[in-house]
Amino acid sequence: MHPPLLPVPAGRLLVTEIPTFPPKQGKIEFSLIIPTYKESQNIKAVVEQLTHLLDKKIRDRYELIIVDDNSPDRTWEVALNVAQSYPQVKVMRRQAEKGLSTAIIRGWQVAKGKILGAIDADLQHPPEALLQLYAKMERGADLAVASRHVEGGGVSEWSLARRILSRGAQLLGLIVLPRVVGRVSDPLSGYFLLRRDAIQGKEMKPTGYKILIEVLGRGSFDRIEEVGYIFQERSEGESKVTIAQYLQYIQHLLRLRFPRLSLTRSRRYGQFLLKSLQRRRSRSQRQKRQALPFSNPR
Ligand SMILES: Nc1nc2c(ncn2[C@@H]2O[C@H](COP(=O)(O)OP(=O)(O)OP(=O)(O)O)[C@@H](O)[C@H]2O)c(=O)[nH]1
Ligand SMILES: [Mg+2]
Repeated sequence: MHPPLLPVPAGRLLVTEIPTFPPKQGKIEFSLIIPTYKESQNIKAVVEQLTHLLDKKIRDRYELIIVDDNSPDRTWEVALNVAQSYPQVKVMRRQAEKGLSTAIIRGWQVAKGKILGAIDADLQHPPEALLQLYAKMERGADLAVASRHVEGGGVSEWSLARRILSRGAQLLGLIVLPRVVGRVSDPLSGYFLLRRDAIQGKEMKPTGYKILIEVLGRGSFDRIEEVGYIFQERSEGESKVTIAQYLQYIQHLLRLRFPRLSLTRSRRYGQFLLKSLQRRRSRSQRQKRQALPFSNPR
């Protein structure tokens, strides 16, 4: 028989203190959220690798919380089957709400650990870096971020276009929100651990994909540490990244920068900013082509 599904929190996106009742719950120290959408082919492998590592270090003192958005490939069901062999694994199936950032926060809301974290399900975030991140937290960090942009970090086979988009997004963040985005070398990372009390009682209002920006913008962190990692290529399943997410990212930056900005206005300004950036990009590409005497005119 499967373990039961976790309840899905509703209402404000706010992480509270660790529940003290029932008292036996106290032994969990670390709660890692694995957000999933159509990851049925990856979920078993990621759980196997993570439990293998964590059992050596904090056996029985951690939980892996899979938060699935009712995937059409029934990832939640596959995860429940996996959970039969791994008691540390818990599964939430969301049907009313969607989106990567809120999935992670909903997971943290039911988590019992004082250290919280997030990792992708598709093995692009190498599980081996997790113990290094955890060690940073044990040594007193408030936030430990896996970064592609410090020593030991990088991307495996990204196209030039994706590299430019990623760096462009970071640069934009540095312009709009320098004191938040500038605190880490890889603010777009989705692989990080943090101390629960750094975000406890703070309402989150993320727009889109980039949860670390929200956490940095609303949480309080004195010590931030980074660990280099190589972003792996996906071997199973498909990417959910779309151009709409770039728009949501710009909107997100604007909402953190100007807290009173309404959702509609931030969307309108975001669209304007995105269009201006696209226009500038095509203008500079045109200029480059004209500067090359033998370039293909198309
Ligand atoms: N719960 C939930 N999880 C999501 C959603 N979108 C993506 N995810 C998960 O979040 C993680 C990151 O999403 P990906 O699509 O892999 O994004 P990415 O790693 O930036 O892009 P790729 O390199 O193309 O894979 C994966 O574990 C996804 O399954 C969503 O809407 N809800
Ligand atoms: Mg991915």
